[in-house]
Amino acid sequence: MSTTVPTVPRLLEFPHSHFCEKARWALEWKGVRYRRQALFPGIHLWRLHGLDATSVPVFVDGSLTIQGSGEILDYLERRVPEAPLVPPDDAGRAACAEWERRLEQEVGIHIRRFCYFYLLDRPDLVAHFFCHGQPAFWRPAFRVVYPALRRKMVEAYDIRPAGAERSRQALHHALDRLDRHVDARRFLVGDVFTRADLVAASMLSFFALPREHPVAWPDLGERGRAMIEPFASRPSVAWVRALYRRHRRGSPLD
Ligand SMILES: N[C@@H](CCC(=O)N[C@@H](CS)C(=O)NCC(=O)O)C(=O)O
Repeated sequence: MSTTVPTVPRLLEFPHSHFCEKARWALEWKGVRYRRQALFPGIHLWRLHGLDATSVPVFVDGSLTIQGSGEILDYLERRVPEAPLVPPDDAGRAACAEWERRLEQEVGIHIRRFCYFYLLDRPDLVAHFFCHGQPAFWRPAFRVVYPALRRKMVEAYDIRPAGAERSRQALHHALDRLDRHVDARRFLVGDVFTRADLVAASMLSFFALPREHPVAWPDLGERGRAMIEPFASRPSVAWVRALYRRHRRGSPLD
């Protein structure tokens, strides 16, 4: 007689990625037991070979593989409806979807470009982010692969001065809107914590640097702190810190 040992679901991630944080938060909110598996950017392409896209997060549960933070949240909502992250009514669900779309386009993409424009000149910080959760030999290997990796990232995310400046302006514009919204309300949609709030907080985690974030932040240095300060001091980023304090619960198995 053969017995099959159930495997624990895994989240393939870049530990500091805001899209991965979105998936982790939802998994933990829903009480799903899982393990985190950090991938090294660049090398992750081998691990994700055969999937539709090259990006993380990817959730793997036995033979089931789900790629994309939004898709993972959709799946979790179907699997664990008891801890809802979406309102019960169509209008509320549509409002959540619209916030999510805007936050990813107007914050998620731009915060990455804006921050990497500074970080790429600080390989020590990039090493902290990329080697997190990797075997120790990645540290010396990182120095060797970094120049090529840096070129790839500049291309992939258009991390150039003009693009970084456009992203800085776009972020201020998006946070103007968010500041106004959270001035009058505790939550983005309705009067309970929803997926829209979770996405806003995850996308802005790099400006909020909340203590409850499951992966420690390095000291960004004087220039790094000065770069994020005009955003970190905004009401919407204070609101994100409060969301983390009140609603970031649970932890994976590791
Ligand atoms: N829409 C995707 C975006 C994910 C994304 O952009 N992931 C980045 C890390 S922040 C990534 O994996 N980049 C590497 C690549 O695309 O090859 C999602 O929501 O999961």
